[in-house]
Amino acid sequence: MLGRFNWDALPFVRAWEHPTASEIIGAGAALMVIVGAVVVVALITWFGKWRYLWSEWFTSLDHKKIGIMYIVLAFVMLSRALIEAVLMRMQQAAAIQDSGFIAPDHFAQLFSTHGSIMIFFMAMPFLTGVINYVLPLQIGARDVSFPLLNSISLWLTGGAAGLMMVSLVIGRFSTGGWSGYPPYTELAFSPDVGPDYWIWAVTLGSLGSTLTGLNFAVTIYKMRCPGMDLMRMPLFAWTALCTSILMIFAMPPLTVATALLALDRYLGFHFFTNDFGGNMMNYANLFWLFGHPEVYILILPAFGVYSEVVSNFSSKELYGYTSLVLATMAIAVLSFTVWLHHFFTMGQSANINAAFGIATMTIGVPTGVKIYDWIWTMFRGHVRFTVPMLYSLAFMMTFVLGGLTGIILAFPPLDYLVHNTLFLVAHFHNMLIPGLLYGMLAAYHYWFPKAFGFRLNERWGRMSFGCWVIGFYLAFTPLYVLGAAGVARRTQGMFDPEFRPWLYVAGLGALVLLAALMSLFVQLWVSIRDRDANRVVAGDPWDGRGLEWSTSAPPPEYNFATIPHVEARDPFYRRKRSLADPYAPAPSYEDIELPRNTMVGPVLGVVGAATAFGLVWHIWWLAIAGVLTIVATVIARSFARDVSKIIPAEEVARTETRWLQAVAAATPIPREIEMTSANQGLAEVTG
Ligand SMILES: [Cu+2]
Repeated sequence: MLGRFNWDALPFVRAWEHPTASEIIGAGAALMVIVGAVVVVALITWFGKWRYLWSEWFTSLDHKKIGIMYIVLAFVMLSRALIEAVLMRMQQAAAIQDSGFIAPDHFAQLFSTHGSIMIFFMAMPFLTGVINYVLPLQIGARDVSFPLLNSISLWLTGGAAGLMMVSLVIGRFSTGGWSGYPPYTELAFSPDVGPDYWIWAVTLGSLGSTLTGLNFAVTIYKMRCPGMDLMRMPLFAWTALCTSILMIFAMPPLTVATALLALDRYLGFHFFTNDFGGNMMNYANLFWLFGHPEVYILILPAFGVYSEVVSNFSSKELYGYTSLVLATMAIAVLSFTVWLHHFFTMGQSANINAAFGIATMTIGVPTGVKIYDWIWTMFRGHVRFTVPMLYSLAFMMTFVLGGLTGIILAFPPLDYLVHNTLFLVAHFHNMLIPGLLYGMLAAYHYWFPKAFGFRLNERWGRMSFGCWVIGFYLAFTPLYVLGAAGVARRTQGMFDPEFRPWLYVAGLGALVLLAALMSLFVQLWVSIRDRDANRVVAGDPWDGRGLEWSTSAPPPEYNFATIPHVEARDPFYRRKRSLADPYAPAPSYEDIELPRNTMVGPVLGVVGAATAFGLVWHIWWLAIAGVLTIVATVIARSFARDVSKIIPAEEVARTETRWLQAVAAATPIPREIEMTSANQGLAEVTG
């Protein structure tokens, strides 16, 4: 009935039987998940918000709401994975010639969940959420091409994230790292449920991402408003396109890899075993055929954000638009040609290593082009150091450093020296923190007023920014040193007392990063508290350039009352400067058809996670029931006919009139005071 479950699977029982620090921490984490879930459910019930959440958010097919839900998920998971990082650093600082307070097996679970969560359930949801929110607005569309598929992708990702949370409370997680290399993750060496949790969480998440990639790519190809030809798209839309294409081609190898590993573990196949014809190199090739493009799936959207932010806050057209587009495409193509640099040391010939080493270094060229273009965009511009702009500047400096260490690693002989050391850990955090996290945080600060109609608190924003940057350097510079000194990654205990100062600094850095996250939450709270003073309903707080700034804040459900026509790049910026009244109302409005809410997404997500849970624990009745429910839901949905709703023209006219009145009542503000509460979302038009 309960499959492989026994009482020892509960961390509370384990902590009771062996009350070591490590087990107590594990039980504490499980308790936090349970208490957190109970508090959330209780609060929602107390305030009577279940119906509201269900009908306005969970079942919504509105790309804006789906985007926001993705970002909420990303923040929740970021909190957990960052706390895990802090724990690991504390353990290492405490464990010099000592066992520290976390057992080796527990430590291995920490780095496995930290990596898996940061990549699949923080980074991917964050960028998917931002693209979801911004892209349709930027290309003048009412929604994505497949709104239902969008909801399904969200809920598959959410279900997978839920599975990660459940793994804290019931059973253990994998100890095989975020890449889950067999043969270690095969049944022979990891008979526990851990690798199964990893397999199914990653599979659900990667299915969601594949569908998302298809959805965004089709949206960009088919839904652009009249006049928006490809070379007029904002750069963020371009990076979204390249990211989606990467998702379409890079996620399936991962799904295949996890599926084959599942066949090995569940049905005794031998794809990746040590004997009976298995070969784990097939796994390494499949995984990194996904894994390296994945790096650019994560980084390209941030490049798009920086392009928008730098151009906007320099009040200048993007320098070298065409070269930025070409560089983006070049990076996307090259990202598929370098995967082998992840296993230079695994015994292929020197010629093969050399070829992949050279291919890897080549990626530095288009990236350099981009940095160059952004610097020239700022040159002689009216640069304002807003929070998103600060993130962009910190990115440029930090990312170049990471790029240099990447070139070092791209030399196979040098890679032989530092592979699988903390040097590598320092390198990829050096790429992903500025190249993903700073980008997404810049996007969060930049588009937040659009999404919610009020600005985020500037002071707390700067504080948080400072902590993210200082914390990064404190936490990761020591790892370069330690890595060069030969300290292996994923090490739970240290031996050489000379490492101590470096480990202390890194531990301090981790705490500063935690403070950065905390100040983001304080900022959100303060901003919500002071929202009335910081409203920007008119919708254009930063003298925006793209179509997304030409609507109210927040935009109405239908985005645009009439689909815009575009004549050039930066359409809204030009319109403000060429027309007598960029806010002139349309002569007449028409009925607008939008997709109706549906419970298909939440049902598939929850049932998908339950099915996965059944598979993890070998609870076969649950897995079978889950699969049958999924099939039944899909069939039932195919019979649904009443899938759209109409927003009548009168209602559109009413909404638009109300907004235009707010615009008329707002005072246009010059750029110098755009960060003050004088900003009501109407930018003064100059030059
Ligand atoms: Cu790579």
